[in-house]
Amino acid sequence: MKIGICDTTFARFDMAGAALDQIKGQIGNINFIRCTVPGVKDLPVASKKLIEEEGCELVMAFGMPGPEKIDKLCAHEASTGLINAQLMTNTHIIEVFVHEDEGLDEKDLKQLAENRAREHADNVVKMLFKPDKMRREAGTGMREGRENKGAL
Ligand code: RDL
Ligand code: RDL
Ligand code: RDL
Repeated sequence: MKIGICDTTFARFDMAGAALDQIKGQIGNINFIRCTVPGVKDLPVASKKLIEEEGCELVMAFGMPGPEKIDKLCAHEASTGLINAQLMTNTHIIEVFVHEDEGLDEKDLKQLAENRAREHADNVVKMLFKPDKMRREAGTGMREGRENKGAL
């Protein structure tokens, strides 16, 4: 099993490192192939190459959109690209984005980025190895990085 890990130099926290630690703590015997690019708009093709050229069965794409209007536009474009890459390759690319203005302050942003990375890593473990566990969480208001919202 090969998992692709793609991240950016723009991000202000090493989310990929946190996710790798989280996955390695649960599952052995996985090969990780890493690729780092400048920013979120570079993630789609880098992820597609990890799938098509490196044979990854799933990719996690980590990014941190900045707080400006242009950054939000950039993030939306990157998301659209990541969805296209998934459809072109029939392979999941788990988008792990933390918007810089989601943090109340720098300390909170750092904690949010770490928590979101780890919780999406847990999602990946469930998607690949424990689909029944994922199914049991259907409709339960799960969130990544902050408190779960809960079921109605
Ligand atoms: O292809 C080179 C860059 O265009 C690409 O790396 C962009 O994703 C870089 N970038 C912006 O140009 C921008 O205006 C980023 C952001 N905002 C951003 O908020 N977060 C990024 N990149 O990761
Ligand atoms: O690929 C992993 C996630 O990026 C993906 O599951 C997203 O759909 C998760 N997500 C958001 O990132 C978000 O900002 C969701 C919402 N908002 C939302 O409002 N509803 C969702 N997912 O089902
Ligand atoms: O319910 C509050 C939050 O879920 C909502 O504000 C989300 O839009 C926050 N969010 C992002 O902005 C994002 O880029 C989330 C994700 N990604 C995500 O992957 N998982 C989340 N929220 O739970």
